Amino acid sequence: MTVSQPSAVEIGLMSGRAGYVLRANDRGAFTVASPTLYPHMWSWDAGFVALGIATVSVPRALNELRSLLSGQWATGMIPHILFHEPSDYFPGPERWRTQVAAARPAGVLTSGICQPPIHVIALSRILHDARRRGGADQELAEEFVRETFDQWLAWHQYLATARDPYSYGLVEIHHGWESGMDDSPRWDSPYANVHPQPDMPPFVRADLAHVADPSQRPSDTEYARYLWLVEQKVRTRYDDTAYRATGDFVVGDVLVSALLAAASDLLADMGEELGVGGGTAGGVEQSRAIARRFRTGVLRSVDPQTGLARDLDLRTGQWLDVESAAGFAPLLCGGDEALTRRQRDLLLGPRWCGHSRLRWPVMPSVSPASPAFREQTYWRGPQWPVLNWLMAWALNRSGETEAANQLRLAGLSQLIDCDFAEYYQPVTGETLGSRDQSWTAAIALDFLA
Ligand code: 2M8
Repeated sequence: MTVSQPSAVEIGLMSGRAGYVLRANDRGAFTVASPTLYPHMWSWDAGFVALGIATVSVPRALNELRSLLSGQWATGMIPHILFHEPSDYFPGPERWRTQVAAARPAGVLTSGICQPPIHVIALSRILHDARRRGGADQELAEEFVRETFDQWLAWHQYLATARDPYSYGLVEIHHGWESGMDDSPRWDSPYANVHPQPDMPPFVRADLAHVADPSQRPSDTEYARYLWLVEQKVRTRYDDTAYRATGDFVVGDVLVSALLAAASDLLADMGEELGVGGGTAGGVEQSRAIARRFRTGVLRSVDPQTGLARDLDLRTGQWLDVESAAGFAPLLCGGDEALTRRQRDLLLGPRWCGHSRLRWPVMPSVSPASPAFREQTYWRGPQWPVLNWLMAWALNRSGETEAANQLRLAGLSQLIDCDFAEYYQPVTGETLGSRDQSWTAAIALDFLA
């Protein structure tokens, strides 16, 4: 399906409405992920949000990242949620009980797990744009990179050490929420070994009140497992080594690993350009080394038959063969040109964006040709605009500008109704989950810039 360029009127309407959504979700120093379903700051959402805001205001975008860094743990971990204000979101701070953790930050309540390291990718894009504009924006962005370089490096080092203690080159996650793709079929097999125990405190879900149909969200069985893993993290005091010894879910995540590799290279590039990270600690070199290790780990995970990267269940030693968007991790971190071309063709071909049943030819979270595909269930098949953005970004970065532009235009067509939904039914095009989702509005702004 060929998709045409949106008209000038459509562009004007969309950017106006996207800007309005981000402003409405702005709570001063941070942006809520969505107005009602997610009334806090989420880590990887904040990265996307920052790059969207930067198209309008570089200072406000940098503040978003500064605010996120205020929640950084002493280990270097950037937590997946910062709870700035009380709300009915569940699980809230009283369930996470991070006061048991020695490394938690002072003065801000957070969750105790993390999310994909998209932030430095966003920061480098913000810096690039700020430089193009020059003047005060450029000065501010460069100063921000100098100021925060060590914090980003500490974040990446945390993932590279505490989450890859045996140097496999794959970042270990301890909860499906850490992947950002909560109920993806990637995790079905490891979650089958997660067994909530009777002494888990009871809970009432709050999320279902915010969606039209519960089948758009994870099931109750899945939720009980999610909560049990939170409990296991609390009981091991958020100590990664202690959790690894006893926790039910320990998986090497290829997408997180690829983002870490890509982000580490970008951090090293920024460090070199601005003359930071070159001191005795050798921050630039450390970043390059992290990038190399995780790029190698991702490439090693590729199944030669399918051409897709695979997660590794570190409890059972099994590769997880699922046709999910994470299979395109090598496109994000690069390192093998032949594989990049193969993945580009696969991505645009009939098992993925070119599948005949898709309303819009944009990245689905699971291949519609896979038996695991579910049309309207969360990360089991629906299209998430941020995933499409990531693929377009990756294609651009590897010089595949035509393919990248195809995804960008199709992504914009999908968003033309200006609902900025959390995710989209891939066959009918219907909007699903939350509306006015910040990261969806943000990537629209970036696509339009
Ligand atoms: C979703 O995850 C949260 C838990 O972190 C939830 O379902 O309550 C995911 O889509 C995640 O990737 C995203 O960051 C978050 C906020 O948008 O919502």
